Amino acid sequence: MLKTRTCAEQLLDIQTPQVMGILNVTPDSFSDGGKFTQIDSALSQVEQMIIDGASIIDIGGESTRPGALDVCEKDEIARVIPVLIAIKQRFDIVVSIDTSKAGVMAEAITNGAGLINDVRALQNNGCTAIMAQSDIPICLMHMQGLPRTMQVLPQYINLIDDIKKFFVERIEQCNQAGINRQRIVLDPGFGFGKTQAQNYQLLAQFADFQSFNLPLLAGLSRKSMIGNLLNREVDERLAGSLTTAVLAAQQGAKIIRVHDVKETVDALNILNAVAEQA
Ligand code: 9MG
Repeated sequence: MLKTRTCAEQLLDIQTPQVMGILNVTPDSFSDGGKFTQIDSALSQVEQMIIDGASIIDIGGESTRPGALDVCEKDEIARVIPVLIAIKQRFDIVVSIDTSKAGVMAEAITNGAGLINDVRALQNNGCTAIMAQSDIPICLMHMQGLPRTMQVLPQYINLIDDIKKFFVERIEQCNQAGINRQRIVLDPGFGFGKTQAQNYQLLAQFADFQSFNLPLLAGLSRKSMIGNLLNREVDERLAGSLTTAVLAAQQGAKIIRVHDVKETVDALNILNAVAEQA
């Protein structure tokens, strides 16, 4: 489990891939349909994810699936922060908050979040300033467009180079705001403004992002790129999700964001056993 040193120090040091368990506290989340909106059921899901081997729990109060409805800051805080507080009171686990809103980030940091996961890479007003006042890590994810429209004709000059350029700019922006490079995690954002072919190209070339020498996060669990290829509904995508998790980890992903913690931990343990023999 990630503990004792600051989260940023631990991130720098991750040797084997860690599993980040997804906890959606949205009524419209695409794969668990809002089952975990109550604190008690959220806590029991978290307990199970910890037993199953998750090192980080990622709480999201606003769905980022294509076409999802916007949630105002007040409502997002009301959904996410009580769950964060309850988890921190009960468990010794790093809690990540999936948000793009400065006010949610501020509340999350005050209440013990160990990581901010921002699919908009701190581009919203006030976000870099809030992060600069703290010392916790930040995951900068690449997205082309916004969730409502991002799957309408995504276009790149060169997919990998364009995403790298975006990371260079965002890292520089963070640097100028006083956010130390060592607090940054990068995520190329599978499914966020990418066609099916682009998503698989990203997975094929995931290792290219190791050139930043920063921890890489991969979120592929149950995504449409798996469902579309295999013709599987959301609850039939486990085999596809595990395969993509292993492929990303093999290419240097240090944090794998998933719904199915136990199965992913098993798959990564096999990968690690092989890596130790190589
Ligand atoms: C919130 N969220 C949904 N999908 C994601 C992904 O692929 N990466 C990150 N960092 N967050 C995600």
